[in-house]
Amino acid sequence: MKRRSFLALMAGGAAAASAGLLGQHWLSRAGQVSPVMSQPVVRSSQGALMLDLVAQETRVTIPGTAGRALTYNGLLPGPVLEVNAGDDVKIQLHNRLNQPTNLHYHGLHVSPEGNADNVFLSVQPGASQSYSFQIPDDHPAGLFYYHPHHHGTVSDQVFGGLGGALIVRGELDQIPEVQAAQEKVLFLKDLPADRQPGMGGAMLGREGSVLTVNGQVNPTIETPAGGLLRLRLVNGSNARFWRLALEGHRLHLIATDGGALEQPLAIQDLLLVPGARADVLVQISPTGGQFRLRNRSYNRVGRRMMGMRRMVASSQGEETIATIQTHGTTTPVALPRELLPIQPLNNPVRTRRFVMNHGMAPGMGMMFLINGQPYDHQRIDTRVRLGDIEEWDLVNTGVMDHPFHVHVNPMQVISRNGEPERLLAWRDVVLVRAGETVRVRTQFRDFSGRSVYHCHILDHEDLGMMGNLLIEA
Ligand SMILES: [Cu+2]
Repeated sequence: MKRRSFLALMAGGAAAASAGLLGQHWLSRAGQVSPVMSQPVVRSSQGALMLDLVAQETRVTIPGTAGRALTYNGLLPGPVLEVNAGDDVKIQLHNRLNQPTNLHYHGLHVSPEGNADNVFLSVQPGASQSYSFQIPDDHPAGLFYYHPHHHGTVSDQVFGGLGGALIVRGELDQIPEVQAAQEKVLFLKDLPADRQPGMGGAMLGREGSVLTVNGQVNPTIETPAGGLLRLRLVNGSNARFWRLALEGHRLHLIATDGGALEQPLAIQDLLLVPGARADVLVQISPTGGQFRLRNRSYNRVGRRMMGMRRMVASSQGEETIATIQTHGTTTPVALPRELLPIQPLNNPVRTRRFVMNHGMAPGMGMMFLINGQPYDHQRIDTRVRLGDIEEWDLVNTGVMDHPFHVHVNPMQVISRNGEPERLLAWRDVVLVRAGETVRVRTQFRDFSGRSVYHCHILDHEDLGMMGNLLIEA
């Protein structure tokens, strides 16, 4: 099938009916062909993104896996959704799973209520839910992430395969050097191996030992020698931290979760915690060749738990996750010197403290806690006023790292263990290492309503490490 007719089907009403078949076709091809094929992209047209997403179990042909995964429209990862600031988003979610689900638009600055980014909606098996919201006119350009967020089943569904990238186009994309770069979205996901159905268990956070990039094992990315490559990375894992380095090249970070940095930042490797995204530019060697994109090991379990470390797959050595292969040459493009200004958040009206750890909860056994309590649907943990700037101390008194995520509004890191943070950046997931205190600032802009903050090791979230945040007008 031609790609165009495939996409036409994807975007139209027929998508729901034929998606499974199309997905299998796509996945079986993906298993055999080495280049990273452009992922299916569904773009908005005439100011609206309209799409059906079917959550279902699908047969996949990814080497080393059990051959079944949870997918949207039969695709792993789900289609890339692409919109412009100001666009309307209208998504029909159809639940063909055997448990409730819903959708979260991770990182988007939209309402947490109604049929927008409302994680309290529960879509029962066999039921459908329409989502409808507008991306604000002044929404920053960036890379976002849609995934299920139904408390209690989030980790099973994300670990099972569900999730996809969402691009908001805007100012960052119009910077000439960025525009000249070849762009690739890389959706990172670890899948359970056939013989090893999830390492670590829920307490540590389950990791799969099959590392996939856009649903493929070690795919090849073709790019011209001497050119600028823009890799747009999403960590779509349940618990795995990815730490990426490209052989023979430096990475130049140009955007974090919430959008552009002020200037590119040269880094040796990129640590991406679950739910985090990053854009990096790479100046591909003018002499060309083949370069491995490596995933380095990372210990997210502290020293006091040395014995447990061996149970976490990501702490076990380095692996190639993709290969960059040059093809032809192009005129070298310089790196941009300036990106976009970031306004630092000043003068918080209040400071709060969120202590993360695991512990015994009465009648519930071992749970993951924020300020000593496991998640309760009914309880409002934090009440804030619309428009306020607040400073939050995120305190990890436990023995494992916890990536802290807040919905609706991004954060700026102010300090880590009292050391001022030098990089001014917008993040919606902030890593709080075992024993660390991270101070962040955030402003509750534009949208009132109830939303959540939680650990983005999704097993920990399902085991209680979440709180309700009420933004009052
Ligand atoms: Cu956690």
